Amino acid sequence: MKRVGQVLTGAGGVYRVRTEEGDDVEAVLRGRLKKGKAREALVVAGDRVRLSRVADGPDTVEEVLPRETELVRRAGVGRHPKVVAANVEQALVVVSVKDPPFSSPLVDRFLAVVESNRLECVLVVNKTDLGEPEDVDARTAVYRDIGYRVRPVSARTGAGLDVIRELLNGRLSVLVGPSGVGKSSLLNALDPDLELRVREVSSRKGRGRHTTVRARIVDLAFGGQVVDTPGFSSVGLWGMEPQALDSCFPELRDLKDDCKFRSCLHRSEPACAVLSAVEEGAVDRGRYESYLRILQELEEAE
Ligand SMILES: Nc1nc2c(ncn2[C@@H]2O[C@H](COP(=O)(O)OP(=O)(O)OP(=O)(O)O)[C@@H](O)[C@H]2O)c(=O)[nH]1
Ligand SMILES: [Mg+2]
Ligand SMILES: [Zn+2]
Repeated sequence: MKRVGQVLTGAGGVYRVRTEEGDDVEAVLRGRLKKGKAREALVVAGDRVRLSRVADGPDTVEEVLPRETELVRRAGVGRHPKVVAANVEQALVVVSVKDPPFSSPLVDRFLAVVESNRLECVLVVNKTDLGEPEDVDARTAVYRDIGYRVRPVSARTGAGLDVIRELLNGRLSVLVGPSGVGKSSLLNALDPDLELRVREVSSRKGRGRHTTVRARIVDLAFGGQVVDTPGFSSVGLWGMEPQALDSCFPELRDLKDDCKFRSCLHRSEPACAVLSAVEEGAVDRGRYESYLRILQELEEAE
C-alpha cells in the first residue's frame, strides 16, 4: 500500500509522518535513500514523502517528493548550509518595539535571510503595549514602502492577534527573529493549548536556552501549522555569492538591471542605478548600508 504524507519531525532515520488520511505514523528510511547525495537524501520536517508498508513491517519512506521551498540555515564561516525545513510557505519575521529594542539593521538581516530562501515574508512587530503607535509607524515605514506587510501586535494585550491567525491559517509558516522578542509568547497567545516555554523575565542575560533541538511542525488549533525551529543564534548569509546578495533586497532587485555592469555590486561602480537611487533618496540609506555590511561579510568569508 502506498501513501503520501508530511514529515512532522525526525532524526536518526526514524520520522513522524502525517499521512493524507490524517494519521501520524512512524516511518524509517529506506536504505537506498540513506546512501544518496547528502542534500537530496536528507529528510526534513515539512518534506512530502511517499510511504510504503510491507505486511507487518514498519512504514518506510520510499521517496522524498520535490520540495517547493527550502528553509536553509547558514552558520558562520566554513560551516555548511543546512536545510532546516521544507515546503514552508511563509516566514514571519518577529521583532519587538522594546526589550529588546527595535533594530533596523537586524530587521534587514532577517528579511534578507528570508528572501534568500525565497519565502513570502511578513514583518510582525510585537510588544506594541510598550511603545507609541506613531513610533512603530515611523520605524516601519521604510519596510512598508518597499512593499513588505507590517503587522503590529501585542502578545500581552492580544492586540492584532486576529490578523496573525488569519495569516497563519491553512498554511505552513515559520517564525524567525531575535531571542526575547516574544515568538513563543505570540504562539501561546494565538493558541493557548500550545503551552510553549517562554523565557522568564528573571532568567540569565544573554542568549536564550535552546529548548528546541530540531525542527518540528506544530499544529495550530485554529488551523495552520508552524515550524518550530531551534533559534537562529547567528543571522547571516555566509556561503552565498556576493553577486546574489542584491536579490535579497527587493528594492535593489528591482534596480540592478539598470546598472551599467551586470556584475555591479553597487559599491562604487560607474553608472550604478542603486547608488543613484540612494543619492536621490529613492532607496533608504540605512537599508543600503545593511546591504554593504552583509556584502562585506560575504566577501570576507570567501
Ligand atoms: N510587554 C510585553 N512583553 C512580552 C510580549 N510578548 C512577550 N513578552 C515577554 O518577552 C519575554 C520573551 O518572550 P519569549 O516568548 O520567550 O521570546 P522568544 O522570541 O520566544 O525568545 P527565544 O525563545 O529566546 O527566541 C518574556 O518575558 C515575555 O513575557 C508583549 O507583547 N508585551
Ligand atoms: Mg521562544
Ligand atoms: Zn549597481
